[in-house]
Amino acid sequence: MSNSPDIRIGDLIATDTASASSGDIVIIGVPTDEGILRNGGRVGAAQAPDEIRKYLKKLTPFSGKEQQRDISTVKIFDHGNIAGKTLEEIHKTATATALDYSSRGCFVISIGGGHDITYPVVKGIHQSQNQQLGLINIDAHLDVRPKKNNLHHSGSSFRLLIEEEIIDPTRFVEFGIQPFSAAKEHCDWTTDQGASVLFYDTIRSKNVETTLNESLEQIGKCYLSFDIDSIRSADAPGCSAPSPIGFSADEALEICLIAAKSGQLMGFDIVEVNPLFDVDSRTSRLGARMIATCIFGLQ
Ligand SMILES: [Mn+2]
Repeated sequence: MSNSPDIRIGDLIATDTASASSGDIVIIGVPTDEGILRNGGRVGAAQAPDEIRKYLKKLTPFSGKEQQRDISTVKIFDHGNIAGKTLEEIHKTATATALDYSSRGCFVISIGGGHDITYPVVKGIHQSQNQQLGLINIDAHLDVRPKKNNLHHSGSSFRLLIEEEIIDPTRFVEFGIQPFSAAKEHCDWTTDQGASVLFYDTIRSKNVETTLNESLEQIGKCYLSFDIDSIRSADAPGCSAPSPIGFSADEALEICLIAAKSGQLMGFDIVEVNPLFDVDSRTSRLGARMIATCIFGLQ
């Protein structure tokens, strides 16, 4: 296969994860939208893992940048999709799966699903670390709502991660929160925990790269969670909760590259892509590029 003149990332992905070990990339699909439904959102994100994979496989491993480097020597595994009868069952398996690969030293890339998946995945990575994690959430929303009817949903991951002391709130950055999209009470709760809330317009008035680098410097090793609703709907229409303003597709890739190249990342997820509302697969294709960019940046 290595002699192929037109190698694609799909040619590089192995599915037998038994040999996945330190430094390898493992992709995990978490195809759920029950958490979005519980949070009053529109469903469809359950189709995202397969849809994003489809376009990831078609990309070439060659970035064209950085001394002609490519990612064809990286070991990439696809764990497949996590299954379960209930959202709670899926989350439990997601935690165990993230713990397994993280314990082996693999870098886990999770594809949601709703933003509820970040809680179980980060929980699993935390269990392999024995220390609280830093985290950057690229998102239009804070996602620090309490549970509903005592159930976790797509808007409650970061409250749970803080309350259960899985992430260190002083090393937690909410990045790209949009004006008129977060409740003041939730914003106050988040900052009261010691976290940083960086609003989209503030980042925009400075510079995405500078602001992200400052955050990375401030919090050290961290997990990167990327909610596609932080990207403007013109660039990412296939989204559970679309917004006319937000980062551009180019900036999304810039964020992935900077974060991955920092050498500080402990895991990465893309959530809330909703193929049912996509236009020309624009959003799934962007998700695929974000994953390829992240893998490239990690090398
Ligand atoms: Mn979110």
